[in-house]
Amino acid sequence: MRKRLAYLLPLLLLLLVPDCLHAEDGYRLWLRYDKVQDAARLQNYQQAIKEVVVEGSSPTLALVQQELRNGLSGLLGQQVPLAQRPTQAGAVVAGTPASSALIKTLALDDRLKQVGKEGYLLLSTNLSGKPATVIAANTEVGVLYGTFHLLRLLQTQQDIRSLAISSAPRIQHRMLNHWDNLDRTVERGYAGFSLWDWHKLPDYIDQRYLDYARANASIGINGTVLTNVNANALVLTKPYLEKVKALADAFRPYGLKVYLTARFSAPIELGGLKTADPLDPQVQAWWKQKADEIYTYVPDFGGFLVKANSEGQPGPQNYGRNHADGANMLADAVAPHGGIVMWRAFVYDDKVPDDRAKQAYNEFKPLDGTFRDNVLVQVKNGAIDFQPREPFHPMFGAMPKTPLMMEFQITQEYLGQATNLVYLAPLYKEVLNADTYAKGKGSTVGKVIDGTLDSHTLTGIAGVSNIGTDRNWTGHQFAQSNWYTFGRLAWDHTLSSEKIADEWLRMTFTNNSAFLAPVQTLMLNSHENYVNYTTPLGLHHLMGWSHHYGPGPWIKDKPRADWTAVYYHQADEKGIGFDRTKTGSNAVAQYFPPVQKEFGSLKKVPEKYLLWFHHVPWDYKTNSGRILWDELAYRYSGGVDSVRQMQQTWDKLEGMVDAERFFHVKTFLAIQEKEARRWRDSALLYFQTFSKRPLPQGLEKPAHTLDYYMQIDPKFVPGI
Ligand code: BDP
Repeated sequence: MRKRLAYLLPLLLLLLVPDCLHAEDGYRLWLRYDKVQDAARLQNYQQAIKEVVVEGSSPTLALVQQELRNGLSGLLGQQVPLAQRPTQAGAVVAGTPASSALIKTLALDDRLKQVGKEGYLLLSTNLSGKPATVIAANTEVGVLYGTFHLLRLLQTQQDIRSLAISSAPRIQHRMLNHWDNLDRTVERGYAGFSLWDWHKLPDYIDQRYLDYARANASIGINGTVLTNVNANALVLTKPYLEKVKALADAFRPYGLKVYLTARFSAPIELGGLKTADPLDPQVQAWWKQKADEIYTYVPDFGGFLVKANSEGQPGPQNYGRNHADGANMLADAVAPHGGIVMWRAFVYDDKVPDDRAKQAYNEFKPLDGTFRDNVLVQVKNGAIDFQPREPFHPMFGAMPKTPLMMEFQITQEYLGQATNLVYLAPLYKEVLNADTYAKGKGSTVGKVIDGTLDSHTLTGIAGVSNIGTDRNWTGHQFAQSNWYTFGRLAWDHTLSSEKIADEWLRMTFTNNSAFLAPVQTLMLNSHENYVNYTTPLGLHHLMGWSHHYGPGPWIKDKPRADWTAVYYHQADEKGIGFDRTKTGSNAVAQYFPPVQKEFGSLKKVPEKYLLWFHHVPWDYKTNSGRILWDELAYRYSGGVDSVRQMQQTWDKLEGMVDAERFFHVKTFLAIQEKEARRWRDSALLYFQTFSKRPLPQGLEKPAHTLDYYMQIDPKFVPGI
């Protein structure tokens, strides 16, 4: 007995420590459910919520019940009991008309029709004459999404007394893409190893799989591609399919479907065929049989994601066929089971002597209208490759007969990887709000991908995951916000960056406005800051060789020109920038005329894209009135200053959040400042060899020589 007490003592002590001093490692993400601090709000909530009623039983309804009970009990600081039916004013009643007789009595059919398969209603109403809060949906997963919404309202201290909310996702397939290898390394992953412990699967179901699925459900993510786009055919073999099944079974109650990447040459590697030609009947039969087999393990398998004829991956072009031939063959194999194919448009070929930015459009646009109904073409946000800033991809709007799916990168391959605080909502929003002019003004990228512009019902959006085995999931505490943001925008791309940051901060840290206001500003500026100290004014692809960490504007003479930096910045004694106008590669011609006119004109191009589209003389007058060289120097220097500003802001907040996460972020900001200086000094010293101009007066001088920076060669950078 005494022994047992001794065990309990530290636990009891922990309960007595004030909340903000608890060790907090970030594992709980935005789902912390600590007691509401504002006394008036707390009292309101305690009055409005007395018990939880979830009729019916199923794995998903059990999750709803558990989430409501745990979440509400935590937030209200008192046990919220379960009840069979409302026993008093203040029941939270959750269910579908099919699962719950109570919900059925509310006769919500008309309103439920509006929210579709995954949407939900949150209503303050009366049940059996007693005030109640209702979460109603057509499906159980819809109820789960509504549950997280209600909890979010409390977490962010909103009024819940007269709720009349209806919410439905604007995009159908909201997917994470894991670039996870079967050996558990993660390509471009900076948060440890892959969550999928293939070796112990299918027998051992790590609690983390469930926590992962729950976090995704809380933001409406409904699909996960488990494996790297640079695919290994092994995952399609029986032993691995058994493991995939175990994961799919674990994820199913959370509404999370499993997808796999398909290696195009699998019929040769696994099937012993001589070819993987998509028009070969034997190859088609092999894929059909493989798809049938997969569905015996995972009856609701989502389908395939494919990287083909890109960066050395096999594909239909190896056999003289085109992308549609390849995609359609796989689409036919999964169609009988309701599966889809996501065929990536990230293709470029070093044998094609054309601007890399033009190649995807050139290859895909002629194929518009030739894809099967269950194919989505997955297009990166920009035409090069997830650079810190890119103008939107010209394919958006250009293929009206084909559903195009957005591919964003959540993992910060080119954005400081795990150590830089960069909030990505402004980057995503810049792309989603961009106007393609495909059908006149207002034809935004958002409307292309949500299907409204061209009346597509099959729609999708993917984010390349930043999740790994690190305790805080994403490496940097603030990188959690990018996972969160992706999910929230996938559900509703009209949400603002401000709103998402505010929600995330309140849930992840605190509702204290003295913390919220400065940190929200810090987050909102962080992307522009990063662009400034790495690739200002439309520069791109200046990063370190292969691992892509840190600066490498001097990278040249590599196996492919379009893998170097000099290919993109084109700096010479006259100026800098890639001429993509008529006098250069004419990539601007791929945009619709109003966009072409804007980007193609040196006068009209937004300055943030200046050097993306134009080769500009060093003494060109920029908007600030400074010549280009000076402006570049100011931008790089300003970027460093802004990181120092971030540090100062953060330092003042000590004590407002738990010490563990406070110091974690503080230390990472110090790394960021150091890296920002290295970027600034490297880039300016290097470009100065062309501009041959002095740094403007008053700017901080580089600490070392160009040679010094060029020698820096970090080894074993993660994520390669
Ligand atoms: C690049 C990455 C590479 C990926 C490739 C892709 O550096 O690791 O395989 O994109 O998206 O950004 O296929």
